[in-house]
Amino acid sequence: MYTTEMQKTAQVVSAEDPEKLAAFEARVAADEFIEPKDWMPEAYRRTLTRQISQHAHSEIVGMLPEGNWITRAPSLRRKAILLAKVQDEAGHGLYLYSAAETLGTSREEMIEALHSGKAKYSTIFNYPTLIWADIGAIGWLVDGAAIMNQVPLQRTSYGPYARAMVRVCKEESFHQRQGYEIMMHLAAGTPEQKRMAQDALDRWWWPSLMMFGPTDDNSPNTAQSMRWRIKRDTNDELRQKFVDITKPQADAIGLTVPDPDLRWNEEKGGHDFGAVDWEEFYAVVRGEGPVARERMKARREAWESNAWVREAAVAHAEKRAAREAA
Ligand code: BYC
Repeated sequence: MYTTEMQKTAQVVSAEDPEKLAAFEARVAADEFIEPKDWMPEAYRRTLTRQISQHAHSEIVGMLPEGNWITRAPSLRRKAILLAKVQDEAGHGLYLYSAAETLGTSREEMIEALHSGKAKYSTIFNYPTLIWADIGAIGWLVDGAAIMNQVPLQRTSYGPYARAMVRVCKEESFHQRQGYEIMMHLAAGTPEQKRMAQDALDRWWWPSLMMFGPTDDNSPNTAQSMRWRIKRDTNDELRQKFVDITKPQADAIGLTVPDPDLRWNEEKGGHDFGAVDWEEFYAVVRGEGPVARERMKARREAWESNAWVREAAVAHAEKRAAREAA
């Protein structure tokens, strides 16, 4: 069961009031933000809970591949930068869980859905970080793809999600630059360092394109999400923009994008590029990614071994409330 289905069970089955629905649609069409206490169609609430909770899970699971390198980063400066970046991702997860909670699903329910394998998180975090250059490639490509997707989400129609995205985007742009800077140094370094940078680009390029989701004609949610202005661009539009921006960045540091079909198309004013391996994408979505099991095991263990912190915080809050009542 995915988050989508979890919401369905909580949904009160009722026909939408056509007047309320029309007023809601008019507000969305006028680019007004919808706020937590406003009336909204159940399907809008459901799809937002699905997308925001998936986004929050991605930020939290996304800490694992990079956290793995904090102690192994090659200098004190690199360790400090990486530590700050990974902490930022935790912050993003927390804003996003808070935004999702305003829609009526508790954080415990969302986390339970992640840990039981019911809820999705971005496919990208099911790939391993094998060498230091992977940290450069993640910042450059993964955070680069995330910004491409998240800048338009600052204008998403749900207020709490849009506002969370403002800060997230500022931090992601720093993350993208730190990754590109790692790649720049490696690409200008010894032949072995340049080879590492190219190897990381070779392994992260295609999974990064998959982050934007299936093609528009295979994306069940895009049409309605565009209509409700939850999404402001389609998956294919954002993927195209990402390729167009990233290819010249690879050229600038002397690296080669691993796609023999990638070339500028003057007529369309963008790049043509090769086919994404959608079979691989769907296999990773199904939980068959190279390190999917390891990721969920790490999350479940962290949740269980830190239960005492949550319990202590609740006990403290209860004692304080009791003191105040007395
Ligand atoms: N991975 O109809 P579609 C980060 C699912 S974190 C897994 O196109 P939608 C970072 C999709 O959920 C970045 N599943 O869906 C953190 C749907 O299944 P359900 C995370 C995917 O929602 C730490 C089905 O496939 N960013 O940057 O209209 C360190 C059909 O897809 C994926 C966000 O979450 C995928 N890649 O569009 C560094 C952004 N793609 O749920 C970096 C917010 C699709 O119906 N999310 N699916 O069962 C979105 O913008 C949209 O949800 C998506 C998908 C574009 C991802």
